[in-house]
Amino acid sequence: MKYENYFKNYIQLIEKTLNEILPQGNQYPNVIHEAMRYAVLHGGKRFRPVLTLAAAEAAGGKTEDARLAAAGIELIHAYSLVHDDLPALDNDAVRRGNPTVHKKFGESIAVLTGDGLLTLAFNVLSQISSAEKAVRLIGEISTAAGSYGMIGGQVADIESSDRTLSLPMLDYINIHKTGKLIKVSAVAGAVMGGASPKGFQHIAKYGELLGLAFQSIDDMLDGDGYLQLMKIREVRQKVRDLIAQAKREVRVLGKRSAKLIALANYLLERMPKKVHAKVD
Ligand code: GRG
Repeated sequence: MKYENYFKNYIQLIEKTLNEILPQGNQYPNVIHEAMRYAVLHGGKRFRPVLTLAAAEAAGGKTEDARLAAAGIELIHAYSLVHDDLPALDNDAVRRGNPTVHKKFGESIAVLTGDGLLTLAFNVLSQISSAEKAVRLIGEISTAAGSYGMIGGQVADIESSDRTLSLPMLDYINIHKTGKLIKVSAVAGAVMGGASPKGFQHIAKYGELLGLAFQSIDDMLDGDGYLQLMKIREVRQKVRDLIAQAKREVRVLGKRSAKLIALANYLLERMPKKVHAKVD
């Protein structure tokens, strides 16, 4: 399956929505709006918003109804990348094949770009037409992105960098730093699609399993993380098991879960054939 073709309609809806919700570059003060658009609109797989739309469909809803939720989550993802690339964190010069935001716009604008994107995300979520769903999503997403979620994982990652890493600590880092935002992408779709309580449980569990698989595959691509503590074939098997379990969770929803199954299969295909563990 070619991801970009299979999810073409979803990706088009996501790009259109992001383009609409981001302030125009000619809005004063222009530089922050140009930088926010630069950070979001130049590439990226859109994995998290695609997951939100697929989850809404699996829940029995319309993808269109989940577009603001999907876009809000992608803004938060984009902010995390801008801040993570900063000299104070990873100090990266290139992101998605382009100069990072601080390389192009300077460090102070890059800090503010991340702040602007995170703040805009919650404004977008507040525009969801059902006030009840909007409030629910704001609660779920702020928890997943905050110090009990992504930020907590990032902090644990920083604290572990000069220590010997244990497997439980690496699990904590991955579940929080990457997993929580991916899980909440599925949860947001389930809420917007009006999932039944049982459907909700299955989709949320699927999101949790997919989040862990996503980070494990990223580790294989980078030769890092789990590869420092487990054998390559063990990591490979772990990914296969996580994805098989994720698919079992949503198969009970029937034909509506086809896109979630395809997304899980896409992750499996992303797993590199050749893997080399980094040596520090
Ligand atoms: C708030 C500073 C800060 C950090 C939060 C998410 C995160 C922690 C940091 C981003 C850096 C990173 C490599 C995190 C691991 C998650 C991950 C693999 C991100 C890349 O996501 P993709 O592959 O990227 O979906 P694209 O470019 O496709 O959107």
